[in-house]
Amino acid sequence: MARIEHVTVTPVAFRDPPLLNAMGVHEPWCQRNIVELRIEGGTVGLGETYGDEAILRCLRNAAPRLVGLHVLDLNGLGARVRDAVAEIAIEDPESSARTSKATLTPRIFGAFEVACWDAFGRHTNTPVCDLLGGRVRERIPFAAYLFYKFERHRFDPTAPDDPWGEALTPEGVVDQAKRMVELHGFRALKLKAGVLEPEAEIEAIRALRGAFPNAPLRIDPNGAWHVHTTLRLLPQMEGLLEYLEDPTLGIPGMAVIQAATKMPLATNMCVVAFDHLPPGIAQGAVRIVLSDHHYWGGLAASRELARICATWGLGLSMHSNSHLGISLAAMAHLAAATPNLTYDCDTHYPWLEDDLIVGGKLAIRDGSVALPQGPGLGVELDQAALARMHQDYQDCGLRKRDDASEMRKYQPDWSSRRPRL
Ligand code: GKR
Ligand code: MG
Repeated sequence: MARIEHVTVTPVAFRDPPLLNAMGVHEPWCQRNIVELRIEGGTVGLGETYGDEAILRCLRNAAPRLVGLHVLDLNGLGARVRDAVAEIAIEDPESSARTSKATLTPRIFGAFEVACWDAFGRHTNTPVCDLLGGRVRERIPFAAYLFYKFERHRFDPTAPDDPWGEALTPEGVVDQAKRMVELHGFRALKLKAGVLEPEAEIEAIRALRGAFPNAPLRIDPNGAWHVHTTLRLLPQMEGLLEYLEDPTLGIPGMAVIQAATKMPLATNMCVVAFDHLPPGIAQGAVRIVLSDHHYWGGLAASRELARICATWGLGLSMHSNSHLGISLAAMAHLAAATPNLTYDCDTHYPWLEDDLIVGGKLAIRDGSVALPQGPGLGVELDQAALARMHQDYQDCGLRKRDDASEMRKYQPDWSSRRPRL
């Protein structure tokens, strides 16, 4: 038997550099929730997800209801998570779109589901990728994730200096890319945009092309550009990019842009749930979907997404937010078991200073992560690091990600309205 016996959820926080995006700037601390799910016999599976307080409340409301479920009863897990989320979402008037009932359910489910696969894998001495259908690769290629960046967190005197420095010009972006490539050997380069005027960001892409003649390049304004702005700029980007990610918001606007260019459009913003696929496909909004097991509802659902993309001739890449090593291990196992995941995946991991898995951060070498060895996800939780990061969570006082408020400390009249450029 492999029934769930106990589930613990621990919020943690870790230092995050002042990375800029269309929503504002990263706060000095990023929060995550860590799931430890114990099954009969004492085996523990791990999961990791977003750290917002609404997520924590849902996870904690669901956790005791999982006791007694077979660890691979994913339908049972789904029903219990839906009930638990319904109670919290109704109670939580502050729920933003990111934490509404519809978006919360797959997120909460995904965090537990990963822990279930990890526990079952350990229980049966099988790596998660082999439970998901078998590995098609042993090393998972990732892309360098480049950000415009302030030099330091000006409003947190306790924030340590980081080794990356400021990046607000094409030269700064190229220097950042050179350091990333030197440290990790990345092949593809992605620039997080929606920060400066679009022309200045395209100039940075041109500078990257000059410094890295063969690198696949991507730009991601996170919906900050108007459709008419993007249409005007298309000729400048044509032939320069591997893909253009979420220039504008919404399926109809993306569809207008995709119809006007040969360049593939990619998204982690307008097709982010199964019911977005029919309109997204019918309108031809994108040619590439960025999967993410954290919000698509776990590893098995992400494999289903991959199958749908293959069926409809859509490309598949992988999205990332700031995360720790449990998420990286889960992303690596999913990517290893997904044959049509042919684009180098995103990861924020190089921006992380410290991890909570035994042995510290997983290595990214030659632009790829080696599939962690061993049963399950192949990573162990360092309990001392977990306790330390939980203490940091208690002390830092941040309870939900809010890049816009952080940005307004630097520029009080700053607006997060999108599209705005
Ligand atoms: O962490 O600043 C960030 C990113 O902008 C993140 O929030 C996005 O979700 O990386 C993401 C993306 O590709 O859109
Ligand atoms: Mg994106």
